[in-house]
Amino acid sequence: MSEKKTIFSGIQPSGALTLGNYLGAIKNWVELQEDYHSIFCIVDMHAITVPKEPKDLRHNTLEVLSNYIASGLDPDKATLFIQSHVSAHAELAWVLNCFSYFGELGRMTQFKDKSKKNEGNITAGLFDYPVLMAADILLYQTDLVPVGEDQRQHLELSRDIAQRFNNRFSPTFVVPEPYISKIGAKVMSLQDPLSKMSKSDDNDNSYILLNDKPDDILRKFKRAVTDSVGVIGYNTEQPGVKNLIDICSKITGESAEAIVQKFENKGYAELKQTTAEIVIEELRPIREESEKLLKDKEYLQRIYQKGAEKAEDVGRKTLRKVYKKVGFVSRY
Ligand code: AQP
Repeated sequence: MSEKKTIFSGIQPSGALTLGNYLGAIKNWVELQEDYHSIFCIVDMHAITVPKEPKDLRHNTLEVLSNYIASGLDPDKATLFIQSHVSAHAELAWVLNCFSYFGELGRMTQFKDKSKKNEGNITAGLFDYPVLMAADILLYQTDLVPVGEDQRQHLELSRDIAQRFNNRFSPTFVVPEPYISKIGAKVMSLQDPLSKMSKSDDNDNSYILLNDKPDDILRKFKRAVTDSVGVIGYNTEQPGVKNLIDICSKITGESAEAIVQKFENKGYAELKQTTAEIVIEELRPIREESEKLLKDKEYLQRIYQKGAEKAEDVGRKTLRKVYKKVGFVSRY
């Protein structure tokens, strides 16, 4: 029997989603759901590793689900669910904690970056984030994880933990491989093109949100930081311009070279205008559909309940295996 491979990924509802989340993750998932057994989660338990207002978290969680569906994820093809609805994530994370080392968690760059931003308020949850992520992935016997460059180190750690557990006992977890998307690459901040576009950035001119109105999108692109070279080129010396070209290319499918050629003898203002227009048209239907879906709470509930049931079935099986291997007495 030819079984489809399992692919798992998730996004934190730590704010409204950005163009980075969309181009770096969701847009790829929409294609992947056709060929893989796809599980896409909204990882609300990850979102509380830094302080969050409860009402914002609730709103953002449903908004992310609306964004998933409005972007083309089909609840009949992919399992869409909310992490905290499947308690096996937390339960497996506890066991995996006992197979993870302080030293390796301390080396995670995301932990180092985020703890700098939250100095004086660094929770054990922030430190433990990658172990929960390993549990998310390993629970579903995931073959492939579509990850951006930024999440590679965490996936490596998930692989190490899986191998360590398998070696200590017997094969229990599938050791997941990274899935490198065709579109790939990071979307960078519009204000600091050397950092990635991030929804928790303090400067709201640095990101485009999926729910930004056309005027906001145009204004933010007009303010995008470029350089003083004055010629549109695609190179690392011009990271702001390169980012705009990458954004266009990811949406239209045109190569960077073709875009550079199109803008020969043209100025940055034209590139910014064109990029804004392309992004506005790409995001318009997603924003409109998300707004509609977000008003239909009953529909959303049906989707996340059905998703959680499907996820729970698979997750429980893995957890039972794990509990048995480590020596917990079965309740039944
Ligand atoms: N700028 C980006 N370019 C490409 N891909 C990106 N992703 C995020 N930002 C970019 C991809 O989105 C998925 C999950 O993101 P997440 O929200 O769970 O975590 P994150 O990577 O920490 O995203 P943010 O926006 O930076 O969140 P905050 O600010 O809350 O930490 C991943 O597949 C990631 O590669």
